[in-house]
Amino acid sequence: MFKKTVVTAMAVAVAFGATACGSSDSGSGGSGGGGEDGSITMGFSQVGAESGWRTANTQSIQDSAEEAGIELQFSDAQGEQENQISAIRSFIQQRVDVIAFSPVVETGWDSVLLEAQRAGIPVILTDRSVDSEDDSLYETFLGSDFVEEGKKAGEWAVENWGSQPTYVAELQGTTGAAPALDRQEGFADAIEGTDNIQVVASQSGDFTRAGGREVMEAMLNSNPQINAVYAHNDDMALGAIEAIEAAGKVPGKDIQIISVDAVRDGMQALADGKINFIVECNPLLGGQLMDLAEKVVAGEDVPKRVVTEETTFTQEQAIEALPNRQY
Ligand code: GZL
Repeated sequence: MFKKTVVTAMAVAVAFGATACGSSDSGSGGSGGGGEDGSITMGFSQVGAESGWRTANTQSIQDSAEEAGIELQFSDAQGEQENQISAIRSFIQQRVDVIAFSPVVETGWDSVLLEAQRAGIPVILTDRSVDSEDDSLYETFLGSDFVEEGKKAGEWAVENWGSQPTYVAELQGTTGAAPALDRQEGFADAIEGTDNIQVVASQSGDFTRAGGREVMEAMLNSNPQINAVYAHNDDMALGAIEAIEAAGKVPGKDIQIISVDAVRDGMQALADGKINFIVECNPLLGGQLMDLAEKVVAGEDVPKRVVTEETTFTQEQAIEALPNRQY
């Protein structure tokens, strides 16, 4: 399956290459590049389609590219770093004007980013970042502060769980992914020193609903004292709800839940009282990404780091916010 996926991803990227408009022969990306007619071609490598957040993020990128008149060559890596690396190499071969991607994991990018740099093609990181010594390998990183998101979750836990013995099951995101590492760090820092709160189990559910359900089932079987869940995203929290209900317990009451993202299904569960608190992680990055791409291709300076605006929601706030949610 893996080999087939890699070929598929490359085929998709190469197929797009055949139809890419004007700019493929420019080759001067990053310093007033772009097609002779001013057109811009962006190669975008997306993590996959693992969650409601990712679906909303993909939609935002595709809609914003269309609005901006930017030719988008979009590749879905199906959660595999190798597929992202292959897609980036394919974008380089096609001489796109700019490459953007959300790195599925933090490490292992320097070599392919060096190839893009040597080809004179600027790279924009969006959503997730890379753990690299050399920040000249990308122009800017647009996305949330995941440590801050974990901290917000931990602060709510201290305020609401700190006065009674609380045994937390932590559902981690994809192993090695920036949001998983940072949300775990932020939460741990915030609860440090609150003796009543202990993380008694912590395992990856890979940001998926099925993963959240499977891990929660196993945790409940081996840790019957669990009375709280910290899920790194709504999809895993929704899977955990299914496992908690199957175990004959009431989510939001017998076992309280904190989650991250604030996608529609998560907000509905929050409004219904099955989740207790959600930290928002905004997926609507498309507009900012296209603005940054236009500036980068024109050779203009851009900030090295652009942090997205986001908030938090209680059950009451979810009931109010739901009718106007875009995703
Ligand atoms: C966060 C993003 C994470 C979401 C998950 O910016 O990378 O990946 O929190 C998604 O829902 O799968």
